[in-house]
Amino acid sequence: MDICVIQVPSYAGDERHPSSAGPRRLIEAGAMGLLEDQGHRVTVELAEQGGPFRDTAHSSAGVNRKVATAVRGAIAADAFPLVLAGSCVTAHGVLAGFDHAGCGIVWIDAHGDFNTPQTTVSGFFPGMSLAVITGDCYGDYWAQIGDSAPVAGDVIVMFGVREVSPEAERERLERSGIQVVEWRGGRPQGDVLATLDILATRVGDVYLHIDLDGFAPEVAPGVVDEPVPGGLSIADAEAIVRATAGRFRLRAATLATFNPELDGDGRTSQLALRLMEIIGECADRSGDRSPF
Ligand SMILES: [Mn+2]
Repeated sequence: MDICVIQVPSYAGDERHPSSAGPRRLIEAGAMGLLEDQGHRVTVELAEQGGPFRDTAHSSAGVNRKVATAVRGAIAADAFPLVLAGSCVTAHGVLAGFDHAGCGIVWIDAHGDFNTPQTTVSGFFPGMSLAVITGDCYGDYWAQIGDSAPVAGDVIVMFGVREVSPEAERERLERSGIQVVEWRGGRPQGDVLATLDILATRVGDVYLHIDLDGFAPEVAPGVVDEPVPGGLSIADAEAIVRATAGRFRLRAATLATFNPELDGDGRTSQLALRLMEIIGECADRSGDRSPF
């Protein structure tokens, strides 16, 4: 298979943030070789901000237009887009790069990323990443990037969620139709496979989005936000990715929020490389089976 690794060296359009170095560090740590050793032909694209940082929405739109172009190009060339990004905002660019009607989302994250300007207490744009995708806010911003058709909550599943704030975000999630499997003490609080089975009755394609903060701090200390205890293990993620690839055609995947500055002994980097390896192995076969 051909894989296009798309580096997005910015945090919501801000290239000064330490997570901007994450994609390059993964390439330097041997990401390409890992995929090539699996027999893939690998190309690399770079989606840079290319100008001064102005404000989050403006700069995120600028970067995401480049992400969308790179994803569009990869898919046109029959290559799988594997995106390395500083923040979850990059998901807007990935989805904008292809016709995602009929495409569900498997989203791994410690957080809900489901606030809107009306519910947020931090004001952080990345904390609204998924709410943009469901069409709840920033529609004009997403429309500037590419295909901005909202994704219905009932074709989205989330794994690893364990920090939702404020209470209004939880209420929004509960009303959204999104299937959320929370993680507590390192254990899923629901049936992962049954959740994917339900999703498979609704869609045949999936975009896989992995925020590394979905993992336990023991395996992923190097992330953007304060690590939240009790998240996924590497084995959990492997099971989720394999089960997802077994049920859906993977259209694209993103690994987000690696912060090399907080990754003392390199274990987050090792986790990210392992995830790329698993995705490389699974994406190859994911088109073989259809749930229909
Ligand atoms: Mn996130």
